[in-house]
Parts: sequence; structure tokens; C-alpha cells
Amino acid sequence: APAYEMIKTETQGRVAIITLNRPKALNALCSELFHEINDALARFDNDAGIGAIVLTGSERAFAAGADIKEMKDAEFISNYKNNFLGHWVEQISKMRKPIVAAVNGYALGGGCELAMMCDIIYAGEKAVFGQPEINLGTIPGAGGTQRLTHAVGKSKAMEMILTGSVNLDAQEAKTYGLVSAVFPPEKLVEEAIKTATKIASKGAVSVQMAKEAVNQAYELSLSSGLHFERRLFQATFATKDQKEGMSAFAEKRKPNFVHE
Ligand code: CO8
Repeated sequence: APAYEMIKTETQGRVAIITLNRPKALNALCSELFHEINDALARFDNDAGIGAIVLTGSERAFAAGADIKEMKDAEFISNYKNNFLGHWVEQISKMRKPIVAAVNGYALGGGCELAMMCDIIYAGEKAVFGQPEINLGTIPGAGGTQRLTHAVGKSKAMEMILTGSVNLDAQEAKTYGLVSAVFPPEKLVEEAIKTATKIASKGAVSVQMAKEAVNQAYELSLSSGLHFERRLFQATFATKDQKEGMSAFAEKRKPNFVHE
């Protein structure tokens, strides 16, 4: 594995764990941190031995946003020429393996957006989700206006994004459906790993197809989405794991998936 400075990576069986580790800046997302997250995700996404990924931060902060000090003197022309944030955001949302975000502490601005790019969000009891960019004279730039609106509805998303000071605590985030479960902070990562382990034990092809199909729900009309789903469903019958899964059921035994 490459020597990372701002993240830690480890694997447990078929699960990879990426921990943001820039404590002095509450995991503010500077370009080096972006780069390392992308590099690690791409590596695990391409590793046949990995079935799911957990992304987490520290107990104090998942990530307190994009690095304000690094970007404060940026200009439109350089943002435009360098496609500022574009590369980064497009790469993460193209990952094919499921990513479980385990959010303890602050998930603000780009931190909230990073969590929302993942497939499942679990929160620690002290998690705080918010989009404070308006206080800095800017707006969310990595999906906040889109993914947050899909997750919590227009009125709450507008309230959060326009005031920059209405945040969601963990319970509220669960009530709104932004996160699927809340755990005590010290249990959070363990629970995320448990879920990732369960996902990684299923047939990898059907897992990836299921992720692809669910994501189309945000892109397509109902009839196109159903069509897309049906074709992938039909295609799963070309996998060894479909034969194994259904034979195992008929034979009253546990399936032994080979991820093919
Ligand atoms: N950028 C740079 N440094 C930061 C950031 C940040 N976003 N957040 C915290 N830090 C630094 C602080 O400057 C401080 O450093 P130092 O000790 O050198 O002064 C250190 O982290 C600790 O922070 P605080 O002392 O402020 O800690 P507190 O516990 O008092 O406060 C808060 C914690 C409330 C989280 C506070 O730090 C804060 O408000 N941070 C900024 C939150 C914010 O505005 N985030 C949005 C940033 S804009 C953005 O994300 C644009 C999105 C574009 C897409 C991004 C792509 C993913």
C-alpha cells in the first residue's frame, strides 16, 4: 500500500476501512487529503479481494468541510480551468463497491457531502450534519444542494443551506432518512464494519448490480428505471452466485458465493 499521510487504511477480511486522519484541522478536505481518499478508494474498488468499504473519521470530526484556508484565495478562472472539485466528486460517485460512511462528530460542508456520496450512512450519537457554506459567501459545491434535497426534502434542505446554521443532529438525521442508524460513538465503526462484512459476504456481482440499480432511481424516470432494473435482474442469472444462491436455498444449506 502507498504511504499515506492523511488517511489510514486497513482491511478486515473482505472489508476495507479508510480513516481520515488529519486531526489538527478536523479532517478538513485539502487537496492532499482528497487525493489520498481517491487513491485508496480506487485501489480497493479494483481489488477483487474487497467487497465493501467503510469510510470514517475521528470521534470529533468525520470532516469539517473543504479546507477553507487552502481555497480562500482561489479564483473563478483557475477553478474553472482546473475543474475544482469536479474530478474529485465524479471519481467517488463512480466507485462500484458499496461504501458505508461511519460519521462521528462534525460532517459539515464538504464533509456532509462526502458522507452523502457514500451508499449507507451510520451516525454516532454526537454526529452533526450541516451545510454552512453560505456563512463563507459560497454554496455547497460537491452535491449538497442535490443529495441533501433528495435525502431530507426541499424545506429542510433549504433551511440548512440558506441559513448555514440549522444543523441536523444524529437523531434528526435518522428521522429525515439521511442516515439509516445511530450508534454510541465508540460502537459506530464496529457496526459499520459488521454491515460491510455482511454485504461483502454476498455475491459481489449482484451487490454491484444492486448498487447500480438503486443509484439509477436518482437519475431515471420510473419506467426507464424499472427497465434498467429488469435487465440487470435478468443478467444476474449469468452468474455462478445466482446458481449457488438458489440451489443452496432449495437444498436447505448456506450459499457459498464465489463472487462470479
Ligand atoms: N478548513 C480549514 N481548517 C479547518 C476547517 C476547515 N473547513 N474546519 C476546522 N479547521 C481547523 C481550524 O481552523 C482549527 O485550526 P487551528 O487550530 O490551526 O486554528 C482546527 O481545525 C480546529 O478547529 P476549531 O478550533 O474551529 O474547533 P472548534 O471545536 O472550535 O469548532 C467547527 C469546530 C465548528 C467545526 C469549526 O472548526 C468550523 O466552523 N469549521 C468550519 C466549518 C465549515 O464552514 N465547513 C464548510 C467549509 S466550505 C466547504 O466545505 C465547501 C464545500 C465544497 C465542496 C467540498 C468538496 C468535498
